[in-house]
Amino acid sequence: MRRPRKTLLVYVVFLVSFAAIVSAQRNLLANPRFDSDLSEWSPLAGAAQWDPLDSDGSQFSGSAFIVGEGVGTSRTQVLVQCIPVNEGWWYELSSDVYIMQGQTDSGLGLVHLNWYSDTLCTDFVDVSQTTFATTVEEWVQVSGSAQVPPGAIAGRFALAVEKSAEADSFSANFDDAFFGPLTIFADDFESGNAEAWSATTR
Ligand SMILES: [Ca+2]
Ligand SMILES: [Ca+2]
Repeated sequence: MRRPRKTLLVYVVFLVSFAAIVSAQRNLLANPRFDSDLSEWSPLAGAAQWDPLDSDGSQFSGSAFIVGEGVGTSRTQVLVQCIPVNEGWWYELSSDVYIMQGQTDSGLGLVHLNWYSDTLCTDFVDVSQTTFATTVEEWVQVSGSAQVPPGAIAGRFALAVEKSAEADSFSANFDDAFFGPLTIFADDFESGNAEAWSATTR
């Protein structure tokens, strides 16, 4: 039996629309593209300011310029958002990172994730590994995934920098941040991905 062509067409259009809606809603972060300011992001440490440099070269958007300071080798989580999560689920996270050349010493730009047992992200449960970028003078995307550990109901997504012991400070720009649940269509969801949080650059 053949379906009438018109019915099939309507069905396909519905599927495409649904997929578009799902992908548009997957990012749980507010103001992830830093179009005009750093609103919705809480400063935790270090210093941050809005910067007109955009990862896609848009004149209508910018990025977050963050600076980490400290003694010795130290990681500073500068801008954070606390996001409710579901225990046991896998989440995906990423950000574009740009490291300006000419800094006195080396460092890393990172996405850092802590898990908490309360919705305000105060009762620490665990930390996930981080992804990093060291390439300078070009935008690179760092990305990874992690499973919510037992007892955690919120994740604190942080844009962070790590400076070397020799440096007084280290800075990096961040843009197009992403944090959202992996869908059942993602690779390795069912089996769990032991390679989670490997660093990627492109
Ligand atoms: Ca932007
Ligand atoms: Ca981008």
